[in-house]
Amino acid sequence: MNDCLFCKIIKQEIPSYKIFENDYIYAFLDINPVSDGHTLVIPKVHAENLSTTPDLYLSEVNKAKKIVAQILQEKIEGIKGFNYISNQEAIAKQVVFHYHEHILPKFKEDEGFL
Ligand code: DGP
Repeated sequence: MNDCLFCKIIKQEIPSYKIFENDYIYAFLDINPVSDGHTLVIPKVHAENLSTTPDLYLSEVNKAKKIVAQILQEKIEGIKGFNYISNQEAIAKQVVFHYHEHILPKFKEDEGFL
């Protein structure tokens, strides 16, 4: 989609810090990280949210989450776990309407917090 921010990131019209990519997905650091290594995984097809994303791409996003988590654990010391989160619709705090999964590394100091 022409005016979609994440489509522009896929086309490299807007710069981003790539973590991983293949034919189906692109993974890059969130511009406004909640924690060190906060990464977004997006399908290389425009779909507003999980419900409208074709199954093939959903499956590839899911596989990529596992790969990205491994990459982050190799690159960043001290990661003890992850939250995998996707916001759907404005009521759930979705701001960019191109389906994405947040991968949020958790560290020892996060113990006791969400
Ligand atoms: P959500 O609320 O789930 O729609 O989250 C959208 C995320 O997208 C938010 O955490 C910030 C991130 N984001 C927005 N604009 C950009 C951008 O231009 N570059 C990058 N890397 N991330 C962005």
